[in-house]
Amino acid sequence: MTRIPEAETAYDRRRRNQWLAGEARAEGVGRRDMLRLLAAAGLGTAVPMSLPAATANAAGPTVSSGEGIVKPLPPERFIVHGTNAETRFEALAGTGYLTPVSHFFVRNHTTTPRLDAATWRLKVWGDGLTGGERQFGLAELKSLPSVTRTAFVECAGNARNFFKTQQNQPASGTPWTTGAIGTARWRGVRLADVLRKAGLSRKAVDVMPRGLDDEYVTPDGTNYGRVRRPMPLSKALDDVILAYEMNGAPLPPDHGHPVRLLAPSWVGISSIKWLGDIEVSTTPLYSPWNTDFYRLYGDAYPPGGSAPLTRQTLKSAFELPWNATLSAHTRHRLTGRAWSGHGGITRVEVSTDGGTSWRQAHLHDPAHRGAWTRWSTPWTPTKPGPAELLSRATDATSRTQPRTTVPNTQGYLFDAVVRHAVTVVA
Ligand SMILES: Nc1nc2c(c(=O)[nH]1)N[C@H]1C(S)=C(S)[C@@H](COP(=O)(O)O)O[C@H]1N2
Ligand SMILES: [Mo]
Repeated sequence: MTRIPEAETAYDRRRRNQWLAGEARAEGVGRRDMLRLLAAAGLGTAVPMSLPAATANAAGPTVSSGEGIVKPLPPERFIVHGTNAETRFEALAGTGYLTPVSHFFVRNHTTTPRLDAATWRLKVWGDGLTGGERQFGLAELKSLPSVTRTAFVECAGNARNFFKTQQNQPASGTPWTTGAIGTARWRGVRLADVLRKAGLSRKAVDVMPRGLDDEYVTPDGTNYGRVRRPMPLSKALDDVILAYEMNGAPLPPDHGHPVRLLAPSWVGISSIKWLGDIEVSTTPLYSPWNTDFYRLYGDAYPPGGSAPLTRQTLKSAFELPWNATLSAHTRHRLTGRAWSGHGGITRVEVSTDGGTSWRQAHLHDPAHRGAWTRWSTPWTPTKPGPAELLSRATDATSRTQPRTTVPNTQGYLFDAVVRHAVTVVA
């Protein structure tokens, strides 16, 4: 399978048209029924698929303490946002290329379920199979040829808070700074192999993996069901794996034990944790996670939103605390990381004068699509007082981080240069 962005775009356009024509299903619910159900739930139907009133609450933090996350969240490593925990970028300094589990961000819609690997089953089902439902246990998955992928998982809303702080355009959702990303070495089996073993029909177009965590219910009582998001077969057969190991050890509870999907370069929501079943369908599938959420809505986008999000965008960050203090007349080594869902990182530039002049940073890792590159540059500040450090990455497709990101209501895919505040002391 090739990976051509144009093909993805055309596919999404076709799928959207099928949805609008009422041909598609959302978990067995036709579009007209869906709109009626949404209306009954008080969510409004003025704009099909666009539910900004509901999503304002839906994505926001509802508890305050990392509730439902199993691993420790020491404050020097994590910033807790409700059921989610963001990695402090400064805590990554010196951790090496791969993000240790002890530092890896967690994004949970509800709470981490405790699943028993010995009794866990994966159910593959749907009209896109030739021979009906097929179940797999962990031992059978492990008996299939294994592959490893070094890849980041990044939330589509990573850096969302900068829409507010840098652009005065607040967006709904978890107010991540840049730490809703981690890079790990994942080991597992190709989804393509599992689908073929299950008897994939030539008519199949979409697969919908679903998690075993609790149904997602918003504070206003809307039940979105279990976390699930369809993806086109073109992605599913390309580089997606069912991962059972992270950095050489069994997947830990918070990251999907015993098996999660790993969809390299795509928005984090594609990498469904605590995988329980996968529907394989001959018609396009829909869930709230590719209709209400994870599309771009706003003035710059069509009323029904953009096509469902696929790849992550381009970012870079300093491994420095916010408002770090640095002494003047001392040579500091500024370090950071840069990444893109479109291609490996080919250049990082740094500005220490608020964006007037730029110099190239040293890159410490080869360009690797779907994973990050560490970088560094020396800096000897001379003038005491507040300063802004900027980093600007460029990827192999020649994308460069812009000055601002066109806003969208849910604050996805922020890619602008972050202005990192520091204080220089005498
Ligand atoms: N079952 C399930 N899968 C899920 C989620 C979830 O809440 N439930 N969150 C998704 C989102 S939005 C992201 S960004 C990633 C986060 O992966 P991590 O917690 O391992 O860092 O998992 C995705 N997979
Ligand atoms: Mo996410």
